[in-house]
Amino acid sequence: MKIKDIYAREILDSRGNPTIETDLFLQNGIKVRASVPSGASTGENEAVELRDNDQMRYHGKGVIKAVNNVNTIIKDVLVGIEINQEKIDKILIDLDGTINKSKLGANSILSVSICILKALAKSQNKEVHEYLGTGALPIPMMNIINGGVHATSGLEIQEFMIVPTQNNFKESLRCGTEIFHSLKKLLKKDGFSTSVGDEGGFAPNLKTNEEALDYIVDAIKVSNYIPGKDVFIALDCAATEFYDGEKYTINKEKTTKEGLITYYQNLVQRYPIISIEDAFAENDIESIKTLTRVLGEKIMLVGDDYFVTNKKYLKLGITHKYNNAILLKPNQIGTITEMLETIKLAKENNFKTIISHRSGETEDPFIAHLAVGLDLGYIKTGSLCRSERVCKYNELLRIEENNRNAK
Ligand code: 2PG
Ligand code: MG
Repeated sequence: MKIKDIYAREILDSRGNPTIETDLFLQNGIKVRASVPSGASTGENEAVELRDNDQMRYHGKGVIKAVNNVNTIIKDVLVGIEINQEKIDKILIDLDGTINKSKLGANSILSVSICILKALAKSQNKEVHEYLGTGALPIPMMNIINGGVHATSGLEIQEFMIVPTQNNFKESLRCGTEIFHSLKKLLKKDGFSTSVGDEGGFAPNLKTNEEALDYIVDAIKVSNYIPGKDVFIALDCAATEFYDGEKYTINKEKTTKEGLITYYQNLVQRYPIISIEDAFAENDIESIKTLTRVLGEKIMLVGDDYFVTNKKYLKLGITHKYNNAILLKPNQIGTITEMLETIKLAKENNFKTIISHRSGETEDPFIAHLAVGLDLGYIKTGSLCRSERVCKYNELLRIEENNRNAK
């Protein structure tokens, strides 16, 4: 089926910043829509998010240029063309012509690439997850305490997540949500703020990362779940943000690379931690190699800024043996085809895969479909409040129901 029209507009993301939304129409009357999220703790090698930098509009964060690129350059080439993911993604990549999609913007390109996937599914009268395959429901990693650049809690570690492993997604969601509400009560009782950060986790002004972990363990227990059995803990350190090029700042004190390795070893001994993401700064390869040697058999070490969903960087991790899992964010790479290539490489090399939201999100639950359809195993999509986070969880409930009924 051929493309009839494409139309992009500027909408707002969950942080109140502009982002792009694209509508795509097929000649047979099918219409699909996709929007693109935006990160705060971005990796150096991510594909470029094109912003206007016009200080007179949205403090420079407008995306009119990206919108216009879709409505003119991209539309002109794609109208009348048969939908095919690989072919159209290749056209988009060639049209841009840069290695990091800086000409047209990864935001404009991805909005069209996602539309193609949705249009392909809809043409077969399928949901995106059904069109992609028949995977299992993912294990959720729920970010219930926010630190780093996502909040003003003062905690260096960006994300403190709970990982409920109940028998099905519906029960995992219930478990995580009960813990979230227990945590709120515990924090409130002790006089801490219960307002939330960018990803919907609490942002209490705690003194140390351990204090945050202690609250989480208590919240799990008072909710009648067993830490280390029913529920585990995952961290996203986003360590580039607390690295000065030589030392890391942890619990407000400078520490060496070796010091941080020991710190993580102790944390893993003390708490039921099953996963640490971006444990070191993205260019600190030696430290992550050492940590992978020391903890890689025991827990997941996830590369986010290290790999930026790009098979080129994942290959380095595979060859030089650092990290054993990869975070997948479609807008880090810019097309569905390239993301699928990265996933293939990860799976072939037994790297665990986690589909992820961005800290600036939209109400599009698209990644829930990727999690199931591509059988990725894990999803990281924030806390148990704020609709741009919860909409992904709610979509997973519907998918689980749908899959159960299909059996
Ligand atoms: C991360 C993400 C998502 P951001 O670091 O993993 O949680 O944050 O979108 O700000 O890069
Ligand atoms: Mg991260």
